[in-house]
Amino acid sequence: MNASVNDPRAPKTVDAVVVGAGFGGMYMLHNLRKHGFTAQVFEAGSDVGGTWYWNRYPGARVDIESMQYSYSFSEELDQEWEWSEKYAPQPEIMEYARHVADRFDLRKGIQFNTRVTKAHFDEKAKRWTVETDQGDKISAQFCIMAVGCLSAANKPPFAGMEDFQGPIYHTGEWPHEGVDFTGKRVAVIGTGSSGIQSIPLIAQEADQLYVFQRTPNYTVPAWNSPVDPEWEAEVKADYPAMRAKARARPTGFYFDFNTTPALQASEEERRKTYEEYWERGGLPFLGAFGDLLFNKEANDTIAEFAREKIRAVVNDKATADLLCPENIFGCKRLCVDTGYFETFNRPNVKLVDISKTGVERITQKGVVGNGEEFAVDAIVCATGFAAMTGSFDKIDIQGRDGLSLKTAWEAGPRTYLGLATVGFPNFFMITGPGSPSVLAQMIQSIEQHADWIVDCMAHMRDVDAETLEPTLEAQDAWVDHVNEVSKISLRSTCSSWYVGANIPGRPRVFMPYIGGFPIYVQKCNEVQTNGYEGFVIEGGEARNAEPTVRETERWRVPLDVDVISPAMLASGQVPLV
Ligand code: N01
Repeated sequence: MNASVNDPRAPKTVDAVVVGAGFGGMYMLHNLRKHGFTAQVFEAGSDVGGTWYWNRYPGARVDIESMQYSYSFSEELDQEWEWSEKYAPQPEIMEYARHVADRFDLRKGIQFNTRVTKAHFDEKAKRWTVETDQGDKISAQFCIMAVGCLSAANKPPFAGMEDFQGPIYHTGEWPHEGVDFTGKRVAVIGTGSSGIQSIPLIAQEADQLYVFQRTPNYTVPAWNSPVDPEWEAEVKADYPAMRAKARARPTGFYFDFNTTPALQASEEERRKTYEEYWERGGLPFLGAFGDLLFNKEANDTIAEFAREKIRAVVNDKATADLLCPENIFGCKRLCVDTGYFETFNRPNVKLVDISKTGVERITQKGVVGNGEEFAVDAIVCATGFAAMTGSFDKIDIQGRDGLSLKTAWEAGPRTYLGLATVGFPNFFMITGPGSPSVLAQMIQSIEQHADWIVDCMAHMRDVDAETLEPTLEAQDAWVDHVNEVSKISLRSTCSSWYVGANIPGRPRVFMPYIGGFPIYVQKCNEVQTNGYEGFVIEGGEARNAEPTVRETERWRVPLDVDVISPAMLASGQVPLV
């Protein structure tokens, strides 16, 4: 473990404090160092990895191809790292994160086992004072939040929880020593991605598994496999080309998709196409037609196809019916599974429909749902996260005039480009609300933000500026645009965590930017080129003068116009996964 910054030998003043040492915090630290900034990273966990450090539940794995879901900033790293599977499992992603930390010598800039509790902006000093649960107090010109979009576990306060005699786990806070369910009766509450990944494996171990389902979910088989050496060689022969293709896609990752509208195809053609895309598996299934997330009638066709697949797998008709979602396909984040529906054919697995009652209560012995008590030895909450803003809420963040971020975002988060927010000078967010974040390949989103931020900081240093903060006008215009664009997608119509609807009492706002990664990157580039348009820069000379482009150079790539015309992008008529 690193020494606390309270250590008399450690500096108490840095250019930047970074909160979190997941993929965002790690790369931010690397970038800051590269450009000569001093930085201190605080991380609540005992190691790097963020999401992949905390989510160690059985079956946890990435659902974007690992050869794409990885850092792209170092060609050497890309060449030397070998993924074992198309979709790497959590332990391998952790191994990768550790490798990156060691290879780029990041650990000495990170203080582990330390949770940031407070970050207050001091108006006079024009600096942030950041405090931790380990008693650290550090002053920094910049405060950079790399806290992740899905990192604050949602633990619903089920009545009677404290009476339960056995352990209660949350998938997002899984014990490091693992959990052995052999010979146990287990309840899993929740059937989102975490539930859908863990249920098949828990079922193999447990004596009896009860799955408490409030809403059924769509999931597509991953068809995971070892990485094909030929494919790996092909990608590595020109990795930058693959990265460039990925960046030009709305999702920030590359896969073949079909831009034809679903309703233009005959029923027979449609079925053939769906079968073909189903065989490809995973999230690219949504790329079968171009209008699936924009036209309800088109979406009905893919939803019906997916329901047929469920009915073809699940033997018991009543169970199959309960597992068939009726809502819009891909409206909630699409799940990717290995043997999920097959699991319900096992004699030791029972689906408990709690759509009408919810979890009524927890007793000493088990879980009550749908009017019945199910006796279990352990409960797994796969109940998700307070998405996008949950980790901000946990920290006492105060900007100008003692304005708290929680208050500023009471009616929903408001940001300029998901990077910064009015009233909080020199405060940056990596993949904040209002940026593509969770709707794009997260590591691409992270790198683009960290590159933009470090260029912005370097510009401020160039012109000797003290603070930078968005204007209210620019922020309002961006928030309006984010809201406006969200309306073109069917996704804005569902009660999902994208809109904060998974947790009672949260404001209902579509939080990520759905206009597509390349359009967003273009906007960030323009803002930079125009001297940080929409920001007020105080102190220094020639403040909004044309800035030097440093790390952001690699994001100035042309759009993949062969596949996506700018007009299509502008209207949103492209598959967004
Ligand atoms: O969480 P979720 P998750 N009583 O919010 C139910 C990413 N991820 O952890 O739908 C009873 O999706 C809730 O029911 P309902 C990915 O982006 C990726 O599974 O609200 N049930 C739902 O079934 C994903 O989308 C991977 O009615 C309650 C479930 O719990 C995101 O993380 C793997 C309840 C929560 O589903 C979140 O996924 C895992 C209550 N009070 C996660 N509250 C990859 O594959 C909630 N539920 C890379």
